Amino acid sequence: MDRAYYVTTPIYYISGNPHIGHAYTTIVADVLARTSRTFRPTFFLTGTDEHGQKVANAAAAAGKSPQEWCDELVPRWKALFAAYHIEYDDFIRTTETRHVEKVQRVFEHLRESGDVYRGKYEGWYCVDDETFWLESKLVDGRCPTCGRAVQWISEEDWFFRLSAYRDRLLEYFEHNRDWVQPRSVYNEMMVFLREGLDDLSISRTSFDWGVPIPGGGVIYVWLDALLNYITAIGWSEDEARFRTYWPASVQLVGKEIARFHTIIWPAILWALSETAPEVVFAHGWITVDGQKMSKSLDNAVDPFSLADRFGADAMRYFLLREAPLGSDFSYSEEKIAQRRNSELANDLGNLLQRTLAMLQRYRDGIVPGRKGSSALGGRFEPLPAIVRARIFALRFREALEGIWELVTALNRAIDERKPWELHKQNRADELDAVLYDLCEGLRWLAILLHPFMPERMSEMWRQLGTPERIDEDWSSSLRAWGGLAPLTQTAPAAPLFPKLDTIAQT
Ligand code: ME8
Repeated sequence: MDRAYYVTTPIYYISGNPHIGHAYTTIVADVLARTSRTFRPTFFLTGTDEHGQKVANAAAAAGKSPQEWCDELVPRWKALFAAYHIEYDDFIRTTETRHVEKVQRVFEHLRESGDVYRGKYEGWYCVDDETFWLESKLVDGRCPTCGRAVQWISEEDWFFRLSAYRDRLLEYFEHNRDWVQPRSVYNEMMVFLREGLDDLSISRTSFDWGVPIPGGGVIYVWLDALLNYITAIGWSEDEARFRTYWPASVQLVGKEIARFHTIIWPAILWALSETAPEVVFAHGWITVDGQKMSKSLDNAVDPFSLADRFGADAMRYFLLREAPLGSDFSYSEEKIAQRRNSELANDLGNLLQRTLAMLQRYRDGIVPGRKGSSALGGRFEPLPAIVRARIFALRFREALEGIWELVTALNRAIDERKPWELHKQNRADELDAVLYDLCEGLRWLAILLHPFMPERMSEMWRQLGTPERIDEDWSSSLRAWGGLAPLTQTAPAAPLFPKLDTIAQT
């Protein structure tokens, strides 16, 4: 049995409504989890980051208590993930007792181990990013990440001895060159490390929306938030469960929070005598006019209306096909519509429709037997292993490109073998062979694309009439070309991806 696979997303601040950027990371995690679940124990964690000044300010502006505000917003995040067919195993909220208690335990632990000490913090703070900044890092006196005004704070705080971990971090980075991906982010983090590390203030005293520290103050929201990855899987509570999943196989983050996850996070884990995650992947941004899409810049796109207009699965496809995971890409409705119409409606949807229509016309909708070997089968049998390897290397775009070679080959088989002529000429065996290959190819596509487009591929599966489960282990369902049983009764139905102008009218 393979070791369990554990994938996480950042936990999102609920200072406002979610946007498509939040759906993006969570969809990536869902594709990984769905692929992994077919053959090994898998755990996929997401959730919400509810403490801190940013959320407290948002609640105050809405005239609510922070807890009331969070309780009202969480269902919107859950609805977003449901709308995008995301199946997480757990959704953690940092205000839950199961988390708060363990955060306090961590603090005690760090105090006992001597990793924290009392000191005075004086410096700049960006509320929007919940980040302390050295004066030298500010850009024109503003936050270097979001460009907003920073606040001067002066507090008696607890500090974490981050500087004490610098040598170990450098050594770890040097010996594990793939632990932070992509390489550009790894290099950037090495620059930070080489510049030197300051100790980190891990408490706040000027407001109280956070995990309380005995003796006063609350825990700095980033320490509280990072710990979600271990509190959710039972750290200090359920040893067996915790050891099953930790260290995480891959932690997905946007590149703006790579520093927290690749420098502060491993140091905290080491202070707790735990290991660092196997991989942190810092993905690129969805941009609008060259700028990161974000709530605070007021250029965010409502993910619910996108799912309504383009279809949640088409959006999932677009987000993973448009750019390599590590790159930024610009948001454009034309590009979404274009990919949906050409790749999903024409290449894939029409392929299903034409195949099932021909099968209906020539064979009463029943999958024929096939005599002899298949050139298509010979060519595509290695595909599942290739696709799986690319998915777990987080090369989703290349995984989809590989799958599309099969889509293209099936369309070409129709154009070249012309089943309608084989029918006219009574070449029954040849017609059977083409029709069988088309149906078998579609079955492979439904299985391979299921992690990317779970709802639409389940519908394709239904139309193909296949009795087994779509999410069976590929090493059995896609072991060899020819798994589709002859005599299967297909069930053609409405197009998988109706052309967009048709949608607009409905
Ligand atoms: O940073 N493009 O939460 P957050 C791509 N609570 N992804 C985007 C994006 C965009 N334009 N905008 C947001 C926080 N994201 C902290 C995290 S983790 C212990 C604490 C995604 O609500 C991306 O994954 O600001 C980014 O890292 C995350 O949302 C930030 O969400």
